Amino acid sequence: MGFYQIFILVSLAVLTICVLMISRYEKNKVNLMQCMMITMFFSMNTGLTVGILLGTTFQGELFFSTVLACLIGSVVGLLIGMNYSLLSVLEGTMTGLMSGMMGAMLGEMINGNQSMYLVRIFLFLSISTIFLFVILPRKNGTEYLQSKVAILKPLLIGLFISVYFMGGVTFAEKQVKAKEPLIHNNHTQTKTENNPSVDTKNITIQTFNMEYKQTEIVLEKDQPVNLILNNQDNIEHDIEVILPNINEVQSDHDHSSKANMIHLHANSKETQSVRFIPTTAGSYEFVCTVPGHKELGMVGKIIVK
Ligand SMILES: [Cu+2]
Repeated sequence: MGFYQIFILVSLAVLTICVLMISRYEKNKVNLMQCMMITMFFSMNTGLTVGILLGTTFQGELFFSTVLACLIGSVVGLLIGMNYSLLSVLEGTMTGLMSGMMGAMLGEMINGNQSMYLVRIFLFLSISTIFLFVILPRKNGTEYLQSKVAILKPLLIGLFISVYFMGGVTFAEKQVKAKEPLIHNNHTQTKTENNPSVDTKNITIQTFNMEYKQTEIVLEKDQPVNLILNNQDNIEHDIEVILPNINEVQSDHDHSSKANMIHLHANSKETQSVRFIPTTAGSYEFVCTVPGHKELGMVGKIIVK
């Protein structure tokens, strides 16, 4: 899981605490129907957000993402419902369970880019729960909307939270590109069979759970490299990088159209390799070009020294 996923999950946890606090404070002002409405609205949108996020992150492991999303959704529904009544508890738990399941399935089916749009929409709807407290009529018959001062407080809180979350999500999506801790490579020196006179460095990049397990690779100038993509995921991945003045690119599976571009593609559970000699020192970004994968954090760096 990358920064983006963790940010959304932590934000939802914070939002749940906010909604819990507001509903506790407003508890006596809403009737049974409204209690159930609030519980349903929040647990459904939260369940969908979590489900889509997990379904996209754990592609190919629908059982795991469904169970996890159902669990999170129903716990959120349970917590909000517990504020009110047994009926609300049932409503929240069941809604959370169902929306978690639907979200996970949806996340599994759509690509990363589409999932980020949907996560934004459902996250916004989850936040909108706060506005429900403003628009729902009061128990004692007075319309809450009639009082301009009373409306201001929840409206401001809601606006503040919306701005924080939407700004935060944009920031988190951008962070995906800046990418986090770097794991060093277990590069081994081997003599290739067909060319025993030259030392070829074997570099393996593993992909699993929509992540490159190695995000920083250090190569030496003019030393031949055998770049291996070992895809452990249940969907396809690739590595694409532009290196100036590379010598002799050899690959069984090379779709690169541009000169100086290395494109290494591996289907699910497949291992592919490409051999080349980097000739110019520098730092070069590599990405996965499968739609949405780069945005979900499939980015790394090749450093030629
Ligand atoms: Cu990929």
